[in-house]
Order: sequence, then C-alpha cells, then structure tokens
Amino acid sequence: MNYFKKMDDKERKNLSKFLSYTLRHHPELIGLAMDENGWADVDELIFKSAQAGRIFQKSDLEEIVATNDKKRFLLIEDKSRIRASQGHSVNINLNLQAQTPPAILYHGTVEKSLESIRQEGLQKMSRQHVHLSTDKATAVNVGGRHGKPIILVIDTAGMDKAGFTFYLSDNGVWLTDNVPPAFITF
Ligand code: HQG
Repeated sequence: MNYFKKMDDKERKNLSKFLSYTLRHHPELIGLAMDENGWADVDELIFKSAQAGRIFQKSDLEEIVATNDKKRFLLIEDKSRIRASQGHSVNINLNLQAQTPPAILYHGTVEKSLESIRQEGLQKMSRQHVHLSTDKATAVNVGGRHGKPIILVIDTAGMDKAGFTFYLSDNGVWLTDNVPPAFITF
C-alpha cells in the first residue's frame, strides 16, 4: 500500500481479508500477540504486518473498520486495540453476554452438508460458534460462499426454551454452540 495514497476497493478488500485471516485464524503467522478475548495491539499489528510484507497505516485500518460491509472488526475507543467481531477459529473468549434471540434465525449452507446436518445438526466445524443470521439474504450470501445456497430455518424460540445459550456478536451475527436437527426446518 502506498504510504500517501488512499486505498482503492481492491486494496481495501485485500487488507480486510488479511485482517480476517490474521485476527480470526492465524495471528501467530506474523508473530502477533492476542489476548484471551481476541484483542490485538494496533501498533504491534501494523509493525508485525509490515515485517511480513503487508504495509499499511493506522488510517487504513480505521478506514477498514469504518467501511467494512459486515463491520467485521472493532477498534476500542482510543484505537489502541482491534479484534474481529466473530468467525474465529483461534481459541479466544469474545466475552459476550448471553441474549434472548429472535424466534427464528437462518443459516445458509449447501447440499453436500445436508445429510450430515440432518444427522448431527449444525456444528461449529472449524470455528468457535455456529453462525446464524436474522435475515434470509445474509444466509443466502453465507451459503453462497460454498456453492448453491440452501437456507435452513432455525427454531431459536424452541432452543431458547430448551435452555440453549445465544450470543449476539458486535456486528450482529447470532452465535451458539450447536443446533440439534430437531430445531431445524430443512
Ligand atoms: C456447514 C462468514 C456438515 C455449515 C459468514 C457451513 C459467517 C456442516 C460449513 C461466518 C455441519 C462451515 C461463518 C455438519 C455445519 N455437517 N457440515 N454437522 N454443521 N456445517 O465458513 O456459517 O464473511 O465455518 O453449514 O458470514 O458458513 O467471513 O461457517 O457451510 O458469519 O465475515 O459447515 O463466516 O463471515 O463453514 O460462515 P464456515 P459459515 P465472513
């Protein structure tokens, strides 16, 4: 990234992907420390990224945080620390308060996963939570990343009644540990 130039769309997307990869999955690849709640020091992130060949400045980071389509990243108020709001595979605790979900939530998946989901329900797979959305359009996008999207409707009211716990990420994604098949309409 040019030191004086504003990022273009492609550079913004690239940096967002790099940040997702680093802050959700592999901070160790650039030697970045992350605390138990997933926060990384911004100056250290910029320095270690530069050492790994990814040059950007604090203003680029602020721009990504502000303009990212899914608000994937959060800076604390003094802008000294950053974390991804959801989607981690690294073992961190987002430290979110349990919340009552809407009566219904959606999950986008693909045909090849259906048989297994019918058997064992929705599992976290490589991430720390199952991800659910309030609107169908989001589920279509999420499922569409893996192929032709199939939308599952989740009886979250029933799960809530049965004692399952739900969290709402800072960017509006509903998170839970697993969804048994009995609560899924296929
Ligand atoms: C499927 C994106 C077989 C599940 C999105 C999905 C989201 C099973 C895949 C976030 C299964 C996992 C997460 C089972 C679940 N057997 N397959 N028992 N249970 N699956 O990417 O929910 O754009 O880890 O249906 O917006 O697709 O990156 O999870 O197809 O919020 O910010 O296993 O990632 O966010 O795939 O997406 P993923 P996901 P970003």
